[in-house]
Amino acid sequence: MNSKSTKSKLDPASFVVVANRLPVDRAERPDGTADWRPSPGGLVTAFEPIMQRRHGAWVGWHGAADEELEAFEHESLTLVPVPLSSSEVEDYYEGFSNATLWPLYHDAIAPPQFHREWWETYVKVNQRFADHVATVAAEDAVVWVQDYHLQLVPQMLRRQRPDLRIGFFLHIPFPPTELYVQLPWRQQILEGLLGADLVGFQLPGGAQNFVRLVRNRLGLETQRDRIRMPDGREVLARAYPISIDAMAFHELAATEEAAERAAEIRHDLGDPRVMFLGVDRLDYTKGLLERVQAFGEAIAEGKIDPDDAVLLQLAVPSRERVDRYRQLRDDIDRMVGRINGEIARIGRAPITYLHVSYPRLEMAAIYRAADIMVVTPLRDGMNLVAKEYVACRQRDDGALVLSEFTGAARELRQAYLVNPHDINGLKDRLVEAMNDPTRNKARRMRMMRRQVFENDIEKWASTFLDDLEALNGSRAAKQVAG
Ligand code: ADQ
Repeated sequence: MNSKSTKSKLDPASFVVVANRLPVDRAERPDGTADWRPSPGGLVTAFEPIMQRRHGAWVGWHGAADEELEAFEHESLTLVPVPLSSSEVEDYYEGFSNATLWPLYHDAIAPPQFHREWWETYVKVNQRFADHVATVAAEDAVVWVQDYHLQLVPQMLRRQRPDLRIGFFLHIPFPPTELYVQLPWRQQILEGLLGADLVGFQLPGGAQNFVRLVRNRLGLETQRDRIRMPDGREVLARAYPISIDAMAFHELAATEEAAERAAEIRHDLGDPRVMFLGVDRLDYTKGLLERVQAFGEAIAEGKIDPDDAVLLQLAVPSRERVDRYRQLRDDIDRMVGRINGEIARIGRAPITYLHVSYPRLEMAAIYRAADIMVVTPLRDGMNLVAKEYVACRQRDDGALVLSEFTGAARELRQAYLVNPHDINGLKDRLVEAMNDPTRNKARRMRMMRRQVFENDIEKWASTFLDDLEALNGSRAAKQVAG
Protein backbone atom coordinates (compact mmCIF):
# COMPACT_ATOMS: atom_id res chain seq x y z
CA MET A 1 0.00 0.00 0.00
CA ASN A 2 1.36 3.38 -0.88
CA SER A 3 0.98 5.84 1.91
CA LYS A 4 2.90 9.00 2.09
CA SER A 5 2.83 11.57 4.79
CA THR A 6 1.98 15.03 3.55
CA LYS A 7 3.76 17.46 5.76
CA SER A 8 2.88 20.24 3.33
CA LYS A 9 -0.42 22.04 3.61
CA LEU A 10 -3.34 19.95 2.35
CA ASP A 11 -5.40 20.91 -0.66
CA PRO A 12 -8.88 21.80 0.58
CA ALA A 13 -11.35 18.94 0.12
CA SER A 14 -14.73 19.40 -1.51
CA PHE A 15 -16.17 16.23 0.09
CA VAL A 16 -15.35 15.33 3.69
CA VAL A 17 -16.41 12.26 5.64
CA VAL A 18 -16.09 12.51 9.43
CA ALA A 19 -16.27 9.38 11.53
CA ASN A 20 -14.89 8.28 14.89
CA ARG A 21 -12.37 6.03 13.10
CA LEU A 22 -10.36 6.44 9.96
CA PRO A 23 -11.06 3.65 7.45
CA VAL A 24 -7.55 2.18 7.87
CA ASP A 25 -5.72 0.04 10.42
CA ARG A 26 -2.04 0.27 11.09
CA ALA A 27 0.07 -2.68 10.01
CA GLU A 28 3.79 -3.23 10.12
CA ARG A 29 5.95 -3.71 7.06
CA PRO A 30 8.53 -6.53 7.21
CA ASP A 31 11.20 -3.90 7.84
CA GLY A 32 9.33 -2.73 10.95
CA THR A 33 8.04 0.58 9.55
CA ALA A 34 4.37 1.48 9.88
CA ASP A 35 1.94 1.02 7.02
CA TRP A 36 -1.83 1.37 6.71
CA ARG A 37 -4.31 -1.22 5.49
CA PRO A 38 -7.89 -0.44 4.61
CA SER A 39 -10.14 -1.70 7.39
CA PRO A 40 -12.97 -3.76 5.96
CA GLY A 41 -16.28 -1.99 5.95
CA GLY A 42 -19.03 -0.90 3.66
CA LEU A 43 -18.61 2.81 4.23
CA VAL A 44 -15.27 3.04 2.47
CA THR A 45 -16.66 1.09 -0.47
CA ALA A 46 -19.64 3.41 -0.63
CA PHE A 47 -17.61 6.58 -0.52
CA GLU A 48 -14.71 5.51 -2.72
CA PRO A 49 -16.22 6.54 -6.07
CA ILE A 50 -17.37 9.89 -4.64
CA MET A 51 -14.02 10.45 -2.98
CA GLN A 52 -12.27 9.86 -6.27
CA ARG A 53 -14.63 11.97 -8.33
CA ARG A 54 -14.28 14.93 -6.02
CA HIS A 55 -11.27 15.66 -3.93
CA GLY A 56 -12.25 13.73 -0.81
CA ALA A 57 -10.89 13.68 2.73
CA TRP A 58 -11.71 11.46 5.69
CA VAL A 59 -11.37 12.86 9.21
CA GLY A 60 -11.19 10.38 12.10
CA TRP A 61 -9.17 8.90 14.94
CA HIS A 62 -6.40 6.56 13.79
CA GLY A 63 -6.84 4.12 16.66
CA ALA A 64 -3.79 4.77 18.86
CA ALA A 65 -4.07 6.98 21.94
CA ASP A 66 -1.57 9.70 22.86
CA GLU A 67 -0.19 10.04 19.36
CA GLU A 68 -0.40 12.95 16.94
CA LEU A 69 -0.05 12.22 13.25
CA GLU A 70 0.15 14.43 10.21
CA ALA A 71 -2.51 14.11 7.54
CA PHE A 72 -1.46 11.66 4.84
CA GLU A 73 -2.53 10.36 1.46
CA HIS A 74 -3.54 6.75 1.19
CA GLU A 75 -4.67 5.28 -2.11
CA SER A 76 -6.01 8.58 -3.44
CA LEU A 77 -7.73 9.39 -0.14
CA THR A 78 -6.63 12.19 2.14
CA LEU A 79 -6.72 10.89 5.70
CA VAL A 80 -6.79 13.40 8.52
CA PRO A 81 -6.03 11.81 11.91
CA VAL A 82 -7.65 13.37 14.99
CA PRO A 83 -5.55 12.72 18.12
CA LEU A 84 -7.10 11.36 21.32
CA SER A 85 -5.40 10.98 24.68
CA SER A 86 -5.91 7.76 26.63
CA SER A 87 -8.16 9.50 29.13
CA GLU A 88 -10.22 10.89 26.25
CA VAL A 89 -10.57 7.38 24.82
CA GLU A 90 -11.89 6.31 28.23
CA ASP A 91 -14.31 9.18 28.71
CA TYR A 92 -15.44 10.09 25.19
CA TYR A 93 -15.30 6.67 23.46
CA GLU A 94 -15.67 3.94 26.08
CA GLY A 95 -17.64 6.16 28.45
CA PHE A 96 -20.06 8.60 26.86
CA SER A 97 -20.30 6.92 23.44
CA ASN A 98 -20.40 3.29 24.50
CA ALA A 99 -21.65 3.25 28.09
CA THR A 100 -24.10 6.20 27.90
CA LEU A 101 -25.37 6.65 24.33
CA TRP A 102 -25.06 3.10 23.00
CA PRO A 103 -27.24 1.46 25.71
CA LEU A 104 -29.66 4.42 25.87
CA TYR A 105 -30.24 4.37 22.10
CA HIS A 106 -30.66 0.57 22.16
CA ASP A 107 -33.78 0.56 24.34
CA ALA A 108 -31.65 0.72 27.52
CA ILE A 109 -31.10 -3.06 27.27
CA ALA A 110 -28.21 -2.34 29.64
CA PRO A 111 -28.62 0.60 32.01
CA PRO A 112 -27.02 3.73 30.54
CA GLN A 113 -24.50 5.45 32.81
CA PHE A 114 -24.54 9.22 33.13
CA HIS A 115 -21.31 10.93 34.19
CA ARG A 116 -20.65 14.62 33.85
CA GLU A 117 -16.93 14.20 33.18
CA TRP A 118 -17.69 11.86 30.27
CA TRP A 119 -20.01 14.47 28.79
CA GLU A 120 -17.44 17.23 29.17
CA THR A 121 -14.89 15.14 27.28
CA TYR A 122 -17.47 14.29 24.60
CA VAL A 123 -17.99 18.03 24.01
CA LYS A 124 -14.25 18.68 23.92
CA VAL A 125 -13.53 15.84 21.50
CA ASN A 126 -16.46 16.73 19.21
CA GLN A 127 -15.06 20.26 19.04
CA ARG A 128 -11.68 18.87 18.01
CA PHE A 129 -13.26 16.83 15.20
CA ALA A 130 -15.16 19.93 14.04
CA ASP A 131 -11.96 22.01 14.09
CA HIS A 132 -10.16 19.47 11.93
CA VAL A 133 -12.98 19.44 9.41
CA ALA A 134 -13.12 23.23 9.33
CA THR A 135 -9.44 23.26 8.39
CA VAL A 136 -9.61 20.75 5.54
CA ALA A 137 -13.00 21.56 3.97
CA ALA A 138 -13.01 23.71 0.86
CA GLU A 139 -15.45 26.61 0.44
CA ASP A 140 -19.02 25.21 0.01
CA ALA A 141 -17.78 21.64 0.55
CA VAL A 142 -20.14 18.79 1.41
CA VAL A 143 -19.44 17.27 4.82
CA TRP A 144 -20.97 13.99 5.93
CA VAL A 145 -20.75 13.31 9.68
CA GLN A 146 -21.19 9.69 10.79
CA ASP A 147 -22.79 8.28 13.90
CA TYR A 148 -23.45 8.71 17.60
CA HIS A 149 -19.90 9.57 18.61
CA LEU A 150 -20.11 12.91 16.80
CA GLN A 151 -23.61 14.28 17.32
CA LEU A 152 -22.38 17.76 18.31
CA VAL A 153 -20.15 18.17 15.28
CA PRO A 154 -22.85 19.49 12.87
CA GLN A 155 -23.67 22.49 15.08
CA MET A 156 -20.03 23.17 16.01
CA LEU A 157 -19.07 23.07 12.37
CA ARG A 158 -21.89 25.29 11.20
CA ARG A 159 -20.81 27.97 13.69
CA GLN A 160 -17.34 28.02 12.19
CA ARG A 161 -18.23 27.37 8.58
CA PRO A 162 -21.75 28.42 7.59
CA ASP A 163 -20.82 27.92 3.92
CA LEU A 164 -20.69 24.11 4.28
CA ARG A 165 -23.43 21.67 3.36
CA ILE A 166 -23.64 19.32 6.32
CA GLY A 167 -25.23 15.87 6.44
CA PHE A 168 -25.39 13.57 9.45
CA PHE A 169 -26.20 9.85 9.52
CA LEU A 170 -26.98 7.87 12.66
CA HIS A 171 -26.08 4.18 12.26
CA ILE A 172 -27.87 3.07 15.43
CA PRO A 173 -31.54 3.46 16.39
CA PHE A 174 -32.81 6.83 17.54
CA PRO A 175 -34.79 6.03 20.68
CA PRO A 176 -38.38 6.89 21.54
CA THR A 177 -38.98 10.11 23.48
CA GLU A 178 -39.59 8.37 26.83
CA LEU A 179 -36.06 6.94 26.77
CA TYR A 180 -34.27 9.83 25.12
CA VAL A 181 -35.44 12.33 27.72
CA GLN A 182 -33.48 10.47 30.42
CA LEU A 183 -30.33 11.98 28.92
CA PRO A 184 -29.20 14.93 31.04
CA TRP A 185 -27.77 16.56 27.88
CA ARG A 186 -30.81 15.86 25.70
CA GLN A 187 -31.18 19.45 24.57
CA GLN A 188 -27.53 19.93 23.61
CA ILE A 189 -27.54 16.78 21.49
CA LEU A 190 -30.72 17.75 19.63
CA GLU A 191 -29.23 21.17 18.95
CA GLY A 192 -25.97 19.55 17.88
CA LEU A 193 -27.75 17.44 15.26
CA LEU A 194 -29.80 20.39 14.05
CA GLY A 195 -26.59 22.01 12.81
CA ALA A 196 -26.92 19.63 9.84
CA ASP A 197 -29.02 20.35 6.75
CA LEU A 198 -30.02 16.70 6.51
CA VAL A 199 -30.20 14.28 9.45
CA GLY A 200 -30.43 10.66 8.28
CA PHE A 201 -31.72 7.67 10.26
CA GLN A 202 -31.93 3.96 9.50
CA LEU A 203 -35.73 3.85 9.85
CA PRO A 204 -38.65 6.27 9.47
CA GLY A 205 -39.47 5.63 13.15
CA GLY A 206 -36.11 7.10 14.22
CA ALA A 207 -36.66 10.19 12.07
CA GLN A 208 -40.15 10.62 13.54
CA ASN A 209 -38.84 10.28 17.11
CA PHE A 210 -36.32 13.03 16.36
CA VAL A 211 -38.85 15.39 14.77
CA ARG A 212 -41.29 14.87 17.67
CA LEU A 213 -38.54 15.67 20.18
CA VAL A 214 -37.43 18.89 18.51
CA ARG A 215 -41.06 20.00 18.28
CA ASN A 216 -41.98 19.16 21.87
CA ARG A 217 -38.72 19.89 23.65
CA LEU A 218 -37.25 22.73 21.61
CA GLY A 219 -40.56 24.23 20.50
CA LEU A 220 -39.52 24.31 16.84
CA GLU A 221 -42.04 24.35 14.06
CA THR A 222 -42.10 21.10 12.09
CA GLN A 223 -43.97 19.85 9.09
CA ARG A 224 -43.70 16.11 8.44
CA ASP A 225 -39.94 15.56 7.92
CA ARG A 226 -39.01 19.25 7.85
CA ILE A 227 -37.90 21.38 10.78
CA ARG A 228 -37.87 25.16 10.57
CA MET A 229 -34.94 26.70 12.43
CA PRO A 230 -35.04 30.12 14.13
CA ASP A 231 -32.35 31.36 11.70
CA GLY A 232 -34.60 30.57 8.72
CA ARG A 233 -32.81 27.37 7.76
CA GLU A 234 -34.77 24.21 7.11
CA VAL A 235 -33.50 20.86 8.38
CA LEU A 236 -34.72 17.62 6.85
CA ALA A 237 -34.95 14.41 8.97
CA ARG A 238 -35.45 11.29 6.91
CA ALA A 239 -34.74 7.54 6.77
CA TYR A 240 -31.96 6.09 4.61
CA PRO A 241 -31.67 2.36 5.38
CA ILE A 242 -28.02 1.43 4.96
CA SER A 243 -26.94 -1.56 2.91
CA ILE A 244 -23.90 -3.45 1.66
CA ASP A 245 -21.89 -3.82 -1.52
CA ALA A 246 -24.15 -6.71 -2.49
CA MET A 247 -22.49 -7.55 -5.81
CA ALA A 248 -19.01 -7.61 -4.30
CA PHE A 249 -20.16 -10.08 -1.62
CA HIS A 250 -21.99 -12.16 -4.19
CA GLU A 251 -19.00 -12.36 -6.50
CA LEU A 252 -16.65 -13.22 -3.67
CA ALA A 253 -18.90 -16.07 -2.58
CA ALA A 254 -19.14 -17.24 -6.22
CA THR A 255 -15.38 -17.82 -6.55
CA GLU A 256 -13.97 -21.31 -6.80
CA GLU A 257 -11.93 -20.58 -3.69
CA ALA A 258 -15.02 -19.69 -1.66
CA ALA A 259 -16.86 -22.77 -2.93
CA GLU A 260 -13.99 -25.00 -1.85
CA ARG A 261 -13.69 -23.29 1.54
CA ALA A 262 -17.45 -23.64 2.06
CA ALA A 263 -17.23 -27.40 1.45
CA GLU A 264 -14.22 -27.65 3.77
CA ILE A 265 -15.98 -25.72 6.52
CA ARG A 266 -18.97 -28.07 6.39
CA HIS A 267 -16.65 -31.02 6.42
CA ASP A 268 -14.77 -29.69 9.44
CA LEU A 269 -18.09 -29.22 11.21
CA GLY A 270 -18.81 -32.94 10.71
CA ASP A 271 -20.79 -32.70 7.45
CA PRO A 272 -24.07 -31.86 9.17
CA ARG A 273 -27.33 -31.99 7.24
CA VAL A 274 -28.17 -28.52 8.54
CA MET A 275 -25.67 -25.81 9.40
CA PHE A 276 -27.00 -22.91 11.46
CA LEU A 277 -24.85 -19.78 11.55
CA GLY A 278 -24.56 -16.74 13.83
CA VAL A 279 -22.15 -13.85 13.08
CA ASP A 280 -21.94 -10.87 15.40
CA ARG A 281 -19.80 -8.38 17.15
CA LEU A 282 -19.81 -9.58 20.75
CA ASP A 283 -22.40 -7.12 22.05
CA TYR A 284 -25.31 -7.37 24.49
CA THR A 285 -27.66 -5.91 21.86
CA LYS A 286 -27.14 -8.84 19.50
CA GLY A 287 -29.22 -11.43 21.38
CA LEU A 288 -26.44 -14.02 21.53
CA LEU A 289 -27.53 -15.54 24.82
CA GLU A 290 -31.12 -15.89 23.62
CA ARG A 291 -29.98 -17.56 20.40
CA VAL A 292 -27.65 -20.03 22.07
CA GLN A 293 -30.25 -20.82 24.72
CA ALA A 294 -32.99 -21.47 22.14
CA PHE A 295 -30.69 -23.71 20.11
CA GLY A 296 -29.62 -25.63 23.22
CA GLU A 297 -33.23 -26.11 24.37
CA ALA A 298 -34.36 -27.23 20.90
CA ILE A 299 -31.71 -29.93 21.05
CA ALA A 300 -32.47 -30.91 24.65
CA GLU A 301 -36.17 -31.24 23.76
CA GLY A 302 -35.44 -33.34 20.69
CA LYS A 303 -36.72 -30.71 18.24
CA ILE A 304 -33.30 -30.48 16.63
CA ASP A 305 -31.19 -33.60 16.30
CA PRO A 306 -27.53 -32.95 17.24
CA ASP A 307 -26.50 -35.71 14.84
CA ASP A 308 -28.16 -33.70 12.13
CA ALA A 309 -27.49 -30.05 12.87
CA VAL A 310 -24.78 -27.76 14.20
CA LEU A 311 -24.55 -24.09 15.11
CA LEU A 312 -21.43 -22.18 14.10
CA GLN A 313 -21.33 -18.96 16.09
CA LEU A 314 -18.70 -16.32 15.31
CA ALA A 315 -18.42 -13.47 17.77
CA VAL A 316 -15.68 -10.90 17.37
CA PRO A 317 -14.84 -9.40 20.76
CA SER A 318 -15.38 -5.64 20.88
CA ARG A 319 -15.16 -2.80 23.43
CA GLU A 320 -13.43 -5.15 25.83
CA ARG A 321 -12.53 -2.37 28.21
CA VAL A 322 -16.19 -1.66 28.92
CA ASP A 323 -17.30 -3.80 31.93
CA ARG A 324 -20.60 -4.90 30.48
CA TYR A 325 -18.82 -6.44 27.46
CA ARG A 326 -16.42 -8.49 29.60
CA GLN A 327 -19.33 -9.79 31.60
CA LEU A 328 -21.25 -10.78 28.46
CA ARG A 329 -18.26 -12.65 27.13
CA ASP A 330 -18.07 -14.71 30.35
CA ASP A 331 -21.82 -15.38 30.30
CA ILE A 332 -21.77 -16.70 26.74
CA ASP A 333 -18.64 -18.77 27.29
CA ARG A 334 -20.38 -20.36 30.26
CA MET A 335 -23.62 -21.04 28.42
CA VAL A 336 -21.95 -22.54 25.34
CA GLY A 337 -19.73 -24.67 27.61
CA ARG A 338 -22.74 -25.93 29.54
CA ILE A 339 -24.76 -26.85 26.45
CA ASN A 340 -21.85 -28.55 24.72
CA GLY A 341 -20.89 -30.30 27.97
CA GLU A 342 -24.37 -31.73 28.36
CA ILE A 343 -25.05 -32.70 24.76
CA ALA A 344 -21.79 -33.16 22.87
CA ARG A 345 -20.37 -36.48 21.86
CA ILE A 346 -16.64 -37.03 21.38
CA GLY A 347 -15.61 -35.35 18.16
CA ARG A 348 -18.92 -33.60 17.68
CA ALA A 349 -20.10 -30.52 19.56
CA PRO A 350 -23.48 -29.02 18.65
CA ILE A 351 -22.13 -25.48 19.02
CA THR A 352 -18.82 -24.31 17.58
CA TYR A 353 -18.09 -20.94 19.08
CA LEU A 354 -15.20 -18.83 17.76
CA HIS A 355 -13.80 -15.42 18.65
CA VAL A 356 -12.10 -14.78 15.34
CA SER A 357 -12.24 -11.90 12.91
CA TYR A 358 -12.05 -13.27 9.37
CA PRO A 359 -11.09 -11.70 6.05
CA ARG A 360 -13.89 -11.00 3.58
CA LEU A 361 -13.32 -14.11 1.45
CA GLU A 362 -13.56 -16.41 4.46
CA MET A 363 -16.74 -14.60 5.58
CA ALA A 364 -18.25 -15.08 2.12
CA ALA A 365 -17.37 -18.79 2.22
CA ILE A 366 -18.92 -19.18 5.68
CA TYR A 367 -22.13 -17.44 4.56
CA ARG A 368 -22.21 -19.61 1.46
CA ALA A 369 -21.81 -22.75 3.55
CA ALA A 370 -24.65 -22.01 5.96
CA ASP A 371 -28.19 -23.33 5.54
CA ILE A 372 -29.83 -21.14 8.14
CA MET A 373 -28.58 -17.73 9.21
CA VAL A 374 -29.77 -16.74 12.68
CA VAL A 375 -29.83 -13.01 13.45
CA THR A 376 -31.50 -12.29 16.79
CA PRO A 377 -30.63 -8.80 18.11
CA LEU A 378 -32.78 -7.33 20.87
CA ARG A 379 -32.29 -4.02 19.06
CA ASP A 380 -30.15 -3.19 16.01
CA GLY A 381 -30.04 -0.10 13.78
CA MET A 382 -29.90 -2.19 10.61
CA ASN A 383 -27.78 -5.40 10.81
CA LEU A 384 -25.59 -5.89 7.79
CA VAL A 385 -24.89 -9.56 8.52
CA ALA A 386 -28.46 -10.46 7.45
CA LYS A 387 -27.94 -8.68 4.11
CA GLU A 388 -24.47 -10.16 3.59
CA TYR A 389 -25.88 -13.67 4.02
CA VAL A 390 -28.60 -13.00 1.45
CA ALA A 391 -26.09 -11.49 -1.01
CA CYS A 392 -23.83 -14.55 -0.74
CA ARG A 393 -26.55 -17.01 -1.86
CA GLN A 394 -25.75 -18.50 -5.24
CA ARG A 395 -29.28 -19.81 -5.72
CA ASP A 396 -32.63 -19.23 -4.05
CA ASP A 397 -31.69 -21.51 -1.18
CA GLY A 398 -30.91 -21.05 2.51
CA ALA A 399 -33.05 -19.33 5.12
CA LEU A 400 -32.83 -16.27 7.32
CA VAL A 401 -34.23 -16.20 10.85
CA LEU A 402 -34.38 -12.49 11.69
CA SER A 403 -35.30 -10.48 14.77
CA GLU A 404 -38.20 -8.06 14.39
CA PHE A 405 -36.10 -5.54 16.30
CA THR A 406 -33.51 -5.01 13.58
CA GLY A 407 -33.75 -2.31 10.93
CA ALA A 408 -33.24 -5.07 8.35
CA ALA A 409 -36.56 -6.67 9.34
CA ARG A 410 -38.42 -3.77 7.72
CA GLU A 411 -36.87 -4.57 4.37
CA LEU A 412 -36.41 -8.33 4.55
CA ARG A 413 -40.06 -9.09 5.26
CA GLN A 414 -39.79 -12.62 3.87
CA ALA A 415 -37.32 -13.72 6.54
CA TYR A 416 -38.54 -15.98 9.34
CA LEU A 417 -39.23 -13.04 11.63
CA VAL A 418 -38.96 -13.60 15.36
CA ASN A 419 -39.17 -11.89 18.75
CA PRO A 420 -35.88 -12.95 20.36
CA HIS A 421 -37.20 -12.35 23.88
CA ASP A 422 -39.64 -15.20 23.27
CA ILE A 423 -37.36 -18.22 23.60
CA ASN A 424 -40.12 -20.71 22.75
CA GLY A 425 -41.06 -18.68 19.68
CA LEU A 426 -37.41 -18.51 18.65
CA LYS A 427 -37.06 -22.28 19.03
CA ASP A 428 -40.14 -22.79 16.87
CA ARG A 429 -38.77 -20.47 14.18
CA LEU A 430 -35.44 -22.34 14.08
CA VAL A 431 -37.30 -25.60 13.62
CA GLU A 432 -39.68 -24.10 11.04
CA ALA A 433 -36.79 -22.66 9.02
CA MET A 434 -35.16 -26.07 9.10
CA ASN A 435 -38.22 -28.05 8.05
CA ASP A 436 -39.97 -25.68 5.66
CA PRO A 437 -40.35 -27.18 2.16
CA THR A 438 -37.66 -26.13 -0.30
CA ARG A 439 -40.10 -24.22 -2.52
CA ASN A 440 -41.22 -22.03 0.41
CA LYS A 441 -37.65 -21.23 1.25
CA ALA A 442 -36.89 -20.48 -2.39
CA ARG A 443 -39.82 -18.06 -2.65
CA ARG A 444 -38.70 -16.19 0.46
CA MET A 445 -35.06 -16.06 -0.59
CA ARG A 446 -35.85 -14.90 -4.13
CA MET A 447 -37.63 -11.82 -2.83
CA MET A 448 -34.96 -11.03 -0.27
CA ARG A 449 -32.20 -11.32 -2.86
CA ARG A 450 -34.03 -8.91 -5.12
CA GLN A 451 -34.40 -6.45 -2.25
CA VAL A 452 -30.70 -6.58 -1.32
CA PHE A 453 -29.41 -6.27 -4.89
CA GLU A 454 -31.74 -3.41 -5.76
CA ASN A 455 -30.86 -1.45 -2.63
CA ASP A 456 -27.12 -1.59 -2.21
CA ILE A 457 -24.68 0.71 -0.43
CA GLU A 458 -24.00 2.75 -3.54
CA LYS A 459 -27.71 3.57 -3.77
CA TRP A 460 -27.79 4.45 -0.06
CA ALA A 461 -24.92 6.92 -0.38
CA SER A 462 -26.13 8.50 -3.60
CA THR A 463 -29.72 8.92 -2.35
CA PHE A 464 -28.49 10.65 0.79
CA LEU A 465 -26.06 12.91 -1.05
CA ASP A 466 -28.56 13.77 -3.79
CA ASP A 467 -31.06 14.83 -1.14
CA LEU A 468 -28.41 16.87 0.64
CA GLU A 469 -27.41 18.65 -2.55
CA ALA A 470 -31.00 19.27 -3.57
CA LEU A 471 -31.76 20.83 -0.19
CA ASN A 472 -28.86 23.15 -0.41
CA GLY A 473 -29.66 23.86 -3.99
CA SER A 474 -33.02 25.17 -2.92
CA ARG A 475 -31.43 27.11 -0.05
CA ALA A 476 -28.94 28.69 -2.39
CA ALA A 477 -31.76 29.45 -4.81
CA LYS A 478 -33.74 31.12 -2.01
CA GLN A 479 -30.73 33.18 -1.01
CA VAL A 480 -30.17 34.27 -4.57
CA ALA A 481 -33.86 35.04 -4.99
CA GLY A 482 -34.20 36.77 -1.66
P1 ADQ B 1 -22.59 -3.33 13.96
O1 ADQ B 1 -23.29 -3.25 15.27
O2 ADQ B 1 -21.14 -3.56 14.02
O3 ADQ B 1 -22.88 -2.01 13.08
P2 ADQ B 1 -23.57 -5.05 11.69
O4 ADQ B 1 -24.42 -4.16 10.87
O5 ADQ B 1 -24.11 -6.43 11.77
O6 ADQ B 1 -23.35 -4.53 13.16
O7 ADQ B 1 -22.14 -5.12 11.04
C1 ADQ B 1 -21.16 -6.01 11.51
C2 ADQ B 1 -20.07 -6.17 10.44
O8 ADQ B 1 -18.99 -6.87 11.03
C3 ADQ B 1 -20.54 -6.97 9.24
O9 ADQ B 1 -20.09 -6.34 8.06
C4 ADQ B 1 -19.87 -8.34 9.41
O10 ADQ B 1 -19.50 -8.98 8.22
C5 ADQ B 1 -18.63 -7.97 10.21
N1 ADQ B 1 -18.23 -9.12 11.06
C6 ADQ B 1 -18.93 -9.64 12.08
N2 ADQ B 1 -18.28 -10.71 12.59
C7 ADQ B 1 -17.15 -10.86 11.88
C8 ADQ B 1 -16.05 -11.78 11.92
N3 ADQ B 1 -15.99 -12.78 12.81
N4 ADQ B 1 -15.06 -11.60 11.05
C9 ADQ B 1 -15.12 -10.59 10.14
N5 ADQ B 1 -16.12 -9.71 10.03
C10 ADQ B 1 -17.13 -9.84 10.89
C11 ADQ B 1 -23.54 -0.75 13.32
C12 ADQ B 1 -25.00 -0.84 13.78
C13 ADQ B 1 -25.80 -1.71 12.80
C14 ADQ B 1 -25.68 -1.13 11.38
C15 ADQ B 1 -24.23 -0.86 11.02
C16 ADQ B 1 -24.12 -0.07 9.72
O11 ADQ B 1 -25.07 -1.39 15.09
O12 ADQ B 1 -27.16 -1.77 13.18
O13 ADQ B 1 -26.21 -2.07 10.47
O14 ADQ B 1 -23.57 -0.09 12.03
O15 ADQ B 1 -24.87 1.09 9.77
